Amino acid sequence: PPTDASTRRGAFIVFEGCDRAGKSTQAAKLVEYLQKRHKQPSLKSLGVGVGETFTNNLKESETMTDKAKVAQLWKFPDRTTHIGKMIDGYLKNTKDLDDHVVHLLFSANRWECMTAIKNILLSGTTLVVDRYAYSGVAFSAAKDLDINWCKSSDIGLLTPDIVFFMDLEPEEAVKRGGYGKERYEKLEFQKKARKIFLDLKDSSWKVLDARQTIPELHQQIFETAEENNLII
Ligand code: T5A
Ligand code: NA
Repeated sequence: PPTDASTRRGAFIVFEGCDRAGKSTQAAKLVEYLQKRHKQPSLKSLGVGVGETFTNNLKESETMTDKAKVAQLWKFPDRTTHIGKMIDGYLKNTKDLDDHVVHLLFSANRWECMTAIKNILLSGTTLVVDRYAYSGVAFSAAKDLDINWCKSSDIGLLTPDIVFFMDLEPEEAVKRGGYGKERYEKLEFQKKARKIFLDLKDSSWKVLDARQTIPELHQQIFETAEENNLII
């Protein structure tokens, strides 16, 4: 595979885990790290022999677009789409839906983003995705839907390069400000989902002890991404 930054596709990095495990926190920190890290070497090489003023101008002119070209943060469910709004209503208990329907909506919410995700990765941008199909299977199967039926609607989605599974006992997760009022934020249900998650573990998974501090976890995450050649 090409390793040159100009031709290489972006990495597809997923965060998974039960509610309150710290996925959004770490996903955001990783994106920030990737964007900052990318900036440093290009500025250094451009600065050589050019002078202080020119380097400073370059720093100021760096736009959000440049950052978004390096790495982007995505999240599932994407509650902003039509399908996402139905999911949001369901999670907030304002709308009741059959379990099968909800499962298919979560899956469709991923499918509707697939072309965009593929194009972003092919353009060389790294995508850090907060929850993916593993959540889809774990939470639906925790309602006793057939696990193979649950897996089937996600067959054909792009496979992530790496999955960071933030593992936290739901008893510990409750202590983090407690669960809110959303439908799935119940201790017994989360315990069931965690068991199913761990059965879904494959060779792309890195299971992290999510009881560690935020900086400790961040360091493990970027080091693991580097070791796996996902960061250049
Ligand atoms: N779902 C999702 C399905 O059923 N099917 C699907 O296909 C998909 C994709 C909503 C629900 O949808 C279900 C799963 C969910 O039940 P969501 O919108 O991702 O999913 O849920 P959120 O409420 O946004 O996020 P979570 O509750 O999962 O939280 P996170 O992202 O794991 O945790 P985070 O980073 O927000 O942190 C939670 C709190 O802990 C603190 C943070 O500051 C924050 O207060 N914290 C730490 N404290 C101590 N030590 C650490 N290391 C900490 N890291 C974070
Ligand atoms: Na989150």
